[in-house]
Amino acid sequence: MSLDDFSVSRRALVAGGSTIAALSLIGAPDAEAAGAAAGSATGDDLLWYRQPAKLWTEALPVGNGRIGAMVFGGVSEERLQLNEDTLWAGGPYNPVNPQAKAALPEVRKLIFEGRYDEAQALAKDKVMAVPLRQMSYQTMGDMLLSFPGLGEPEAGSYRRELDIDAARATTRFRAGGVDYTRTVVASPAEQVIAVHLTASKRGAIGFDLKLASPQKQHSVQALGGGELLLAGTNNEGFGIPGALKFQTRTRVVASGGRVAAANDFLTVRGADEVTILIAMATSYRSYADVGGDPEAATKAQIAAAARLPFRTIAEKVAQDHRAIFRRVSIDLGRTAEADKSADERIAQSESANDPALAALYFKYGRYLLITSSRPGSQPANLQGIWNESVNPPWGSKYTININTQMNYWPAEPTAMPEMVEPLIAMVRDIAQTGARTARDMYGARGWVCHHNTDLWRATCPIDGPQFGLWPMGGAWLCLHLWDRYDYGRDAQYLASVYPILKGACEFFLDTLVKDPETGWMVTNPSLSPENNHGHGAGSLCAGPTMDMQIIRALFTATASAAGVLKQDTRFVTELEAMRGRLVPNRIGAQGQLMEWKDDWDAGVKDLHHRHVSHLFGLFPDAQINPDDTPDLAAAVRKSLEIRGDKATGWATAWRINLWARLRDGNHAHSILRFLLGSERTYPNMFDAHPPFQIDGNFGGASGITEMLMQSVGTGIHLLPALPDAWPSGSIRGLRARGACMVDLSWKGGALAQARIVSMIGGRHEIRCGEVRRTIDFAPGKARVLAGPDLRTA
Ligand code: FUC
Repeated sequence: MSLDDFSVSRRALVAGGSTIAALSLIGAPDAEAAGAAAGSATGDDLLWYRQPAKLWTEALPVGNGRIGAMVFGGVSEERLQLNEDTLWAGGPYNPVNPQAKAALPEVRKLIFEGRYDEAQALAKDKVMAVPLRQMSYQTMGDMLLSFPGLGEPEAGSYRRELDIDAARATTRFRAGGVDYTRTVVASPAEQVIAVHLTASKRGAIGFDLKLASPQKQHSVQALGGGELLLAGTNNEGFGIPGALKFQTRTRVVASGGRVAAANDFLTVRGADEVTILIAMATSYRSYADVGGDPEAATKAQIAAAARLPFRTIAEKVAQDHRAIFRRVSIDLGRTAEADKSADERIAQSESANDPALAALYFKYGRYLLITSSRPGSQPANLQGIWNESVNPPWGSKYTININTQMNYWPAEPTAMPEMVEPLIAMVRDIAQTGARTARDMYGARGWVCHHNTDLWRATCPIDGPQFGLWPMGGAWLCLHLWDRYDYGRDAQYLASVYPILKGACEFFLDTLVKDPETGWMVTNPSLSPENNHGHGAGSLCAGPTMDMQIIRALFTATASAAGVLKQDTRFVTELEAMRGRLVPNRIGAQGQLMEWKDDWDAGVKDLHHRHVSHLFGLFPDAQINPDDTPDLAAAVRKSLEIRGDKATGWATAWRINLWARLRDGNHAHSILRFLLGSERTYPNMFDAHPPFQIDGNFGGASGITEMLMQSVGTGIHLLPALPDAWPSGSIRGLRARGACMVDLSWKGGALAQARIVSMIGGRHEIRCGEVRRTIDFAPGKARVLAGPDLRTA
């Protein structure tokens, strides 16, 4: 690639909104090489199996961000479990408790007096949201195909796979002397799921097609023209009536044979080849508007898709997916284990040497974000978009005291910034609904969102004060808005989100209160998610460490944003003054980082609690790090040792990132092995909390990135936590802050070569081990550094 190419991409970048164009140019050499192999994905991009899925956590996910399917790969009975990302329970609602504002001063006072149980009882009574729970994400239902007369597959002929490079699920088998293939894709361009059935013998395809749904109010009806329609109204939730209409429209397009309609199912007999198109929509337009027309939407989607042959739809899906997926490539080494099926590899991964499984997990994490979060869709929820229940665990919503944030950890460093757009759009919404909550619940300016939100952008505290009365969820999400700028450097975008950052700060300027004992400014009421501090039954407290860290990071990001945009100097002075009055990070009696304002850590109920909230300062933030704050970093290490390595899926993944930030690659790797084992990974490679929760997949992908490259401020740290288990390898296409791209390779446990480009130029400190080099980058001009001593070429 010539220098000119880079300056073109820089112009695109600076013009705003074109980060993607710039990124794809940067990725071009790889993309070309990969493009040559298009359609012939290597086994390294496959999850494959010798038997159909029996359980949902064995089925394979496809998705286009908005709609998705879990493909079971059955032989005589095939099931596609279907989702549409706006099909949630309930309708628009405002959960502010009208008694909250009057009760809060008393709750605050009780907490300052150490009367935590009384504070909790009062909060439970008067402060929490009405209703106490938020609405849940729901399944649409299933498309069921049954193939009368199709016998057992011939021995050894069955195989199903998910090609995460082509974004395609395929089932193949031979039965009765005929080879059958069924391929499923979810198309972002056509907005349909398309299923293609072929057979090696003419007229061999015959099946009944049904639609089934656990939704209470629905009907299924065969229409003319090979269509079957599932239509209904969504369920109520905790007293909030269902307000959405939904539709799933399927159309069968057959070559040869006959398609007939019974009352509520279709039959296909004697066909040579069949494509089934599935369109899904609801009437959701926004958290306040349910006036959409799912009938018109699904009709238009089916009509447009039906004009294209399946081959074209699938090629477009692959092309579109690869444009993002192939920006990054990874090689951590390969052993014979990689030739086994995915379920075998996962089952053996804690004892086998299978570095390629970690690489596959990394790539699968990227696949899952591309397929569950795209511009225009809802953000990836606790299960991405894949959920088979009308009553899923934790409502399959947005838990924003770690889980939703973790979903997006890999997005910027692994070059998928457009996948963050739905999250940014959601934050724009909760900044509106959260302004109502700030005003009516706290009498404060700005906006607030507690520990969960849903499709309707509810922002009040839910579930119980010990979980929900935590005013920090929205503030934490704001840091993703800042990161989007810091990685891409699009000032126009930054200007569009600046009022949101400012509003989040204003809420804290209005609600931080002086701790009568210490004089520090603290949050109250709050909690350290969701940890019981041992002083009473609950977790309510004032000024927990995580809150202070998040506010510090929020104020810093907002001040930086104001600086970039050259505005609000007085406001920045106010932020800086308040930042200096927050409780600092402190070391407790055990040498640990104190989780609370008081040194309560030794007396907690659960020493191994899954949340490691106070370690936020080390990761994802970097206000604590081994260089600038070595004592605090050592205290984090102590806290991690006390907490232990094994936790729920996401909590295990967080620990990997933290150990990587402490630059202990072998420790990070040993935890990664646990994450990849069958206790924390289902056969379909979904993360097991348990139950399935997708955050661990994304947190694990982020952890692998953090082991290989860390981007903090203007520093780029190469191989900061390389484990002995990956002596040689490479990763290409990573992004670092300041619009940088990083490719690196290593051999014998040492850096072989790094190639770094800053699209906008600037000074960066490149580091490998103890070697540091300060380099002034010219915009778009790649610098190549060789060997562990970073020799410049
Ligand atoms: C938080 C965690 C739980 C679970 C839930 C969805 O409340 O403490 O472990 O992940 O979110």
